[in-house]
Amino acid sequence: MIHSWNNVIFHIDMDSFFASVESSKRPELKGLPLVIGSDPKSGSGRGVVSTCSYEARRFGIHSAMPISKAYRLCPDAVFLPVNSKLYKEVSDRIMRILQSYADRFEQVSIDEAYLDMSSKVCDHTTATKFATQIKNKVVETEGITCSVGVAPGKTVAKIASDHDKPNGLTIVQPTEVKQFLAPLPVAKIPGIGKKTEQILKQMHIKDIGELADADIQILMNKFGKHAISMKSIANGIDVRELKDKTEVKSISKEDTFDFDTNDVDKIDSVLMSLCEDVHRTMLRKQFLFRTVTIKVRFKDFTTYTRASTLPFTTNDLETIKKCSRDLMQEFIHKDEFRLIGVGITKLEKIDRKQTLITDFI
Ligand code: TTP
Ligand code: MG
Repeated sequence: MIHSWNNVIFHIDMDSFFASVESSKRPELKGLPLVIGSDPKSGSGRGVVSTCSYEARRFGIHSAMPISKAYRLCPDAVFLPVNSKLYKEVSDRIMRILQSYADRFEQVSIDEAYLDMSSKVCDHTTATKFATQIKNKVVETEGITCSVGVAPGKTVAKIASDHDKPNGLTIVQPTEVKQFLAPLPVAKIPGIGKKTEQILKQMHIKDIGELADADIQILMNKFGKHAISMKSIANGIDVRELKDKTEVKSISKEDTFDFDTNDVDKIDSVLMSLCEDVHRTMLRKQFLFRTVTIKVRFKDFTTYTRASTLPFTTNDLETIKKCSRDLMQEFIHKDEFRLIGVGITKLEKIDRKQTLITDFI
């Protein structure tokens, strides 16, 4: 188990995000029960609640609740429609702020992100300093509060950010991970939903401490291989790295022939060289791929694309070559080629610690 501050992950989640954005734009809404969702139509509306302010939560209103029920619980609440464009703009600005603090950064949803702060944080004091700085910066620039969880791994950081909402800061020191988790209900572990919680309850496992001590064989009989990650998280073992979701969505290369051609050998040799170019770039940028695409433009400029998706991610050159050759088959001998291209998509950044998860078995 990790007992030093080598790995420091912050999980940051905005408080009642859509509602906070609205009341930051219209300060007269601050402190009021505010519900964001579809029109309640005086109780006959058929949509759902997107989110609501903490004041509205006191009436029992929550996300995904029918808007008609929210109206019954608090007819005096302010009901506003969802303004997705505005929330996305605010989110983009907040994410840029968060990213500027981190060694590595992973945005998880519109209002939450993981920050790898390992090179900056070495103890409780520096963790507090950076978390406070970040919270203040978000309030200053966007007028909304967030909750921060600090831990040696992603899952515990996420559980910690939720621990003291809203406007919370929960730091779980490396030596305290197991103690922090032990008394919490198992449902606090992301991925443990109502069904799993119910089965665990029948096994007399209610809190995370009990899950941490449970017999792995018995758990595996019930949950298969998921039991391994469940038990390791319960024990505070969490080696998932941040996924850098860079802007790179695909890597592709294309080439226009000097003269339109239907020479099969020539087409194949250019195709193979494009595969090699794509492969080189992919290795340099440290990606794996799952989909191979090709592009064909005939001499009359009609253009086709085809794609082939694998059941696994890989970085294998021969796979790129084989998939693109297979995809090219339908076009060979059809007409003279003007241009061909090869690409890979469904990219994933290589995760250096990926294998460690299976090491646990
Ligand atoms: P959350 O972070 O889950 O919720 P929240 O930010 O509103 O409140 P909390 O303080 O508990 O974090 O979701 C972020 C936004 O995503 C939320 O403001 C609205 C939207 N959302 C929906 O539209 N529907 C849903 O069911 C949920 C859960 C969220
Ligand atoms: Mg939130």
